[in-house]
Amino acid sequence: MKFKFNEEVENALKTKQPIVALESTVIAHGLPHPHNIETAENLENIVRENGAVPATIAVFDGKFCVGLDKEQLNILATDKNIRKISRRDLPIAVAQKINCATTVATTMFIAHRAGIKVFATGGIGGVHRGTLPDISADLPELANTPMIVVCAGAKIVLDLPSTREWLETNGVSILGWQCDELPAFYSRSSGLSIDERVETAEEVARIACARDYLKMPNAILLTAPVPPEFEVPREKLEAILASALSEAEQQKILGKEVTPFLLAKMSAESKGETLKANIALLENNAKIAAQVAVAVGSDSRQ
Ligand code: PSU
Ligand code: MN
Repeated sequence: MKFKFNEEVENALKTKQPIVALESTVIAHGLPHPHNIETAENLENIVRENGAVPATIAVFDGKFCVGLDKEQLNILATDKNIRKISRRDLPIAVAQKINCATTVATTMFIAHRAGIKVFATGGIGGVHRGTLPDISADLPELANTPMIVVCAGAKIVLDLPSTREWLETNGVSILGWQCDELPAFYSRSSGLSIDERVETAEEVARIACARDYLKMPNAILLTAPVPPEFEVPREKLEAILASALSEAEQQKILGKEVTPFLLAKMSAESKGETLKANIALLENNAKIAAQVAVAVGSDSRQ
């Protein structure tokens, strides 16, 4: 498989430095401009400040780019024609030489094959609410890709109990970063269980090492709650979500448009409160992921 590495990532792979993969759908379709470009740059800097090398991933001209330059980040943040791609789109993107933003599923596909072990995102996709059985391709990718994925749980717009059950059935280990409950994206609590609470990056590294020893294919999902000062209360969220969901239904928003539509509506209805929470949790996850990547790198059994 062919990759296009930037200098920083190429050097990190050669010298076996810790690397954290970052996704690009959150830049192109998850956050509005100019917050998206600011956040993309901040996330990379946070990873560096915490001792690892950032590898933001996207597809340009059908090529798997691992580590981007400033211009590529800017294109992702401003070009309305960037395609959001999940697993099913990969052969099309490569053959047709398309410019694309990668979701959790496709970022994992590329990062794992490039030899990267740790990935930070905001919230994973999952089982949607509503009557249509809409299940994000992020879920099967998590079941079949042995990485460590740091997130704030699944996005609150989803059916969280069903998403949690899916992960259990398909063998994805869920860890809680210094927490006892599965976080719910903008909110710190969901009432749903995690499989194990962890306090340190070393613990996470040891669990991932055991997964590799057992030759298990699943991701370790490390869930970290949004920092408390940015949390949006559950009651407020449910109210704005209800109106966003009914609007999505009225406007017949379907497929890959659903998640970006709901996130944008919630941000508008909360006067930017959910946007602030989204950025805060992305930054928090990038920091934890860098610490975990450092711990994985120094684990002598790797
Ligand atoms: N995290 C965020 N914002 C986002 C996403 C994650 O804070 O926009 C993206 C991820 O790329 C994830 C995607 O894979 O949303 C899920 O899209 P869908 O539900 O269509 O599979
Ligand atoms: Mn979907």
